[in-house]
Amino acid sequence: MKPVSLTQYLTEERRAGYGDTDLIQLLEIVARACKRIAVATGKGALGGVLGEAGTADSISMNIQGEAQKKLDVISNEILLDANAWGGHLAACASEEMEHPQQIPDAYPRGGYLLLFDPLDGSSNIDVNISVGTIFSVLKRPGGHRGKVDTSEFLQPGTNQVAAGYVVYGSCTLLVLTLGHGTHVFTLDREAGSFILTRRDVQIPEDTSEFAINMSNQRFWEAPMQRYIGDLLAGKEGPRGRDFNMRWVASMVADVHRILTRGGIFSYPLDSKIKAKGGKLRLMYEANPMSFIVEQAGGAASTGRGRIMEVQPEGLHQRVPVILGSKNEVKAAVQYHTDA
Ligand code: AHM
Ligand code: MG
Repeated sequence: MKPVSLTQYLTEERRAGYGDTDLIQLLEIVARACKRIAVATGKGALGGVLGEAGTADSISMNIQGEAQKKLDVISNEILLDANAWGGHLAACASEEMEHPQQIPDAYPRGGYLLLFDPLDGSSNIDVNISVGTIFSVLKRPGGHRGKVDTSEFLQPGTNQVAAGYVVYGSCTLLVLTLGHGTHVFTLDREAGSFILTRRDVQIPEDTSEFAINMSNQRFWEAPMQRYIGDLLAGKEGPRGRDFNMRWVASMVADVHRILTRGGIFSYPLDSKIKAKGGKLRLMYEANPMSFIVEQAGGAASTGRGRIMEVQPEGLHQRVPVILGSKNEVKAAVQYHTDA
C-alpha cells in the first residue's frame, strides 16, 4: 500500500466532511511547528537547549509557578510564531503563559482557538527521556469578534474539534483525532513528513498494567489508596491477578504506551496538591488526552465524572485524571462511587 502522508489524510478527512480548510491548515501548521520542536529536542546539549531558562541567579518561572526549562520556552515560541499568520486562529492559550496570546493585528483573525502544553514532561528533558507536545482545538463561540476573551476558551472538552500529541522519543510520532477515531503518524526524518502508520487505534478494554507516581501514595484520598492497594495485592488479592507498573513521568509517553498495549494512567488528587485541584491541567493535558483516548475506545474520568464534561472555570484549572483501558477505568471509578 502507498504511504499516506498527513497532508493526504487531512485532505481526505475534509472531503469526507470532517473539518474545514481552516482546521486542516491549522493542524498542518501545528504539525510543522512540532517538527521544529523535534529538531530542537534532538540537538540536546549540542543545540544549547538543556537546562533551566533565565539566568543562574534568576530562573524563569511560568504561570504555574514551575521553573521553566529552555526547551519549554523555545517550544512555546515555535508554536506561537508558527500560528500567528495563518488567518485560521482567533487566539492561542499555553500552559506557559498567564493570558491567551492574541493574533497580531497585522494578520486576519480566524474562527479557531488553539490550546497547548508546548513541552510536556519537562522534568525528562535533561535526562534524554521522551517528552512531547499536547494540543487541543476549539471553535470560537459564535457572535464573538475582535480580541478574544479568556472566557471564550472555557468550553468543556466535549466541544473539542481536534486534539493531538507529538512524542519526541526514539522516533517522533503524531497522534491525532478529529472526532472520528485516533490515528498515529510517524515522522519520516529523511523526507520530513508525517506518514500514517496506525489507523483507528483501539485500546484493549482490559489491562494488567497501571501507571501512577507511587511516591505520592500516602497523600492520596482513600478510594485511590484502596484501588491501588488491591492492584498491588495481585493474585492473592480481590482482583485475582498480578499487575505490572510503569511510570515515565511524561504523560505523552505514558498515554502512548496505553494506546499501544492498553493500561491505566492516573494522576489523582492528593493532600499536597488538593488546593490546586490536581496536578494535570484540564485544558492543555486532561481534555486533549481524554478526547484521544475516548476516540480509541478508552475512557477518561476524574473519578467523579467524565473529564470532557467538566465545565472549566479557569484557563489553568487542574483536575484529577484516570484514563486508559475502558474496563479498568470503570473499576477505578467504582472505588470512588462506593466511597
Ligand atoms: P509538565 O507539563 O510541567 O511537564 O507536567 C506534567 C507532567 C506529566 O507529563 C507527567 O505525567 C507528570 O507531570 C509527572 O509528574 P511527577 O513528576 O509528579 O511524577
Ligand atoms: Mg504537561
